[in-house]
Amino acid sequence: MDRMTEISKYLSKHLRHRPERIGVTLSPGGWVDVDELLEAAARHGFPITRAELDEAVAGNDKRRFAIEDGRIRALQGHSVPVDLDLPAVAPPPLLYHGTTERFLPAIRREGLRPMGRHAVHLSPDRETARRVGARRGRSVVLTVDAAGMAAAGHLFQVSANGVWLTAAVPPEYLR
Ligand code: HQG
Repeated sequence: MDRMTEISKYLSKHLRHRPERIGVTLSPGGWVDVDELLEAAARHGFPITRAELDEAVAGNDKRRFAIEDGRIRALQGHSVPVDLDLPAVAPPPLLYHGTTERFLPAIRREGLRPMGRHAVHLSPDRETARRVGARRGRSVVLTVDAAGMAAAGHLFQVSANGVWLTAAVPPEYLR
């Protein structure tokens, strides 16, 4: 794994899932002071320079992180409680979810659930969804009737890096 991917994974782990592992506390919005994060990482055996951090954030393939006013946060994907303070927005008519074959029976039965994360993640295009599904095996892309869901009162948010989020997708909105 290259150094930038390694740093991205380290940041995901501690800014989305396990900040306590390195003794940092996220603000309600998911932020942590950059200097504090770098000190904590160094203390826990994973030293990152400020230049490396900036490169890992700026060059990230999915723009997973943001640095603002000396603080850093993950833009989505958390399992720890954070309030990203995203407004509810009207979705495009169709959104896509990439998954893998073995999950299909359960998904057909109960719809899409957030599983370990805060929200179900949906993609604006098929190709992105295909790549998300391919992380787990043979990719299957489901089409979500987002317009139908919105009309029925389901809320959607879009993260700063273009991932669509909703609490759950009932099976009748999936094709
Ligand atoms: C599946 C990555 C059984 C769901 C990606 C998925 C994405 C069900 C898995 C982002 C189910 C959860 C999120 C049900 C959903 N029964 N399985 N009822 N409902 N599932 O990783 O969407 O690199 O939490 O299909 O690129 O795969 O981290 O969600 O396969 O954007 O930035 O349960 O994570 O981005 O898996 O991926 P995940 P996801 P990052």
